[in-house]
Amino acid sequence: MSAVLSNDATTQLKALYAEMQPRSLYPLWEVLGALVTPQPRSPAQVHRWRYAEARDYLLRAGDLISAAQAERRVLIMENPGLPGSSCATSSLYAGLQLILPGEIAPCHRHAQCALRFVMEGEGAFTAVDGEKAIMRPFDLVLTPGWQWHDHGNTSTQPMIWLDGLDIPTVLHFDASFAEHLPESAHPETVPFGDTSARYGRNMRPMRGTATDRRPHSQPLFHYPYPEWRDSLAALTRSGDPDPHFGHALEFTNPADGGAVMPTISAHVRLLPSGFVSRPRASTDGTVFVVVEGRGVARVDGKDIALEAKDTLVVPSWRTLVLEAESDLVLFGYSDRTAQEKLGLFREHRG
Ligand code: GTQ
Repeated sequence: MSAVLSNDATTQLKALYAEMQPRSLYPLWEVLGALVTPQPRSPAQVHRWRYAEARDYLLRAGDLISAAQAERRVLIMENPGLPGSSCATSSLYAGLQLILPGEIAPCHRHAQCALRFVMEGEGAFTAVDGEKAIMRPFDLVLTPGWQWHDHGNTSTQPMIWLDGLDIPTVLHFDASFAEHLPESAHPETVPFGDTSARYGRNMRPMRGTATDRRPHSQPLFHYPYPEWRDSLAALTRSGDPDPHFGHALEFTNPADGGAVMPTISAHVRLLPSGFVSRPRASTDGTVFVVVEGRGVARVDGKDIALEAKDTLVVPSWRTLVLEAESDLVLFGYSDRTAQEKLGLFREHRG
């Protein structure tokens, strides 16, 4: 409220507020400026998690609680500006999940969309609707909303991946549903690699035939590291890096050519050694994982050193400059696709 009021009016307004409050009525003019801000003012903070530190705590948890006991043994990477929320950004969640050799994280499904980005280990799996994705470092694996999934580790090493989910978005809409399969693992109904062969090569089974078994809107769920890394390398050979992104590729859903899932966009980028990006701000707060290399993220002028496997969160509308001290490869996910559907997405390229 900006207009100057007489002392008398101020006193009477205070009394009016006190009278209305028990009826759940409040004066907009006292809060309008905080509700309808001229630009985003996220309470979320820029934050970096060092992998070695988080990993140590996760392995200690692994000594104390099994994957079966925990259902999902995960350390939540909670934004320090959003305490108690379990949020990495206002709309997205991030966690580090551990599966030890021989363990199974039991089968369930939920309205929330999830992605897994593998940090360490080789040969454990996520099974999606009864088909295993055998996971290797830096693979991207999806469990789209309402698809059954269990995780297991038949290898001899611990397996750790980053979970990215739209938990806060689903909470915001009060639209959470979840259920468990009575058995801990879904029966393996489909051989490994079958979906990639049927739906992942710019082809799909003929509609209306028995071979067309995946949900039409979300058929693919495994984006292996060797494939996306090879595509990034091809980009570096064929042209100059974009001044804001470097060499960047978005993961897409072949069903519609859009983002991987309805609420989550995911991409990778390669910044060649010595590259300094132009400053950019966007409304989609983003979680980044350093896949390889070293560099600096300068957010609103403050430097944050980046090393392999660090996780970095950059909230909405902070100005980001990335500096690559060696070839720097980043994975990132955000709610960009959700904002685009709602007509909210904006960016500013400096
Ligand atoms: O693996 O299904 O980090 O349901 C949080 C919720 C992982 C999962 C998380 C989940 C999962």
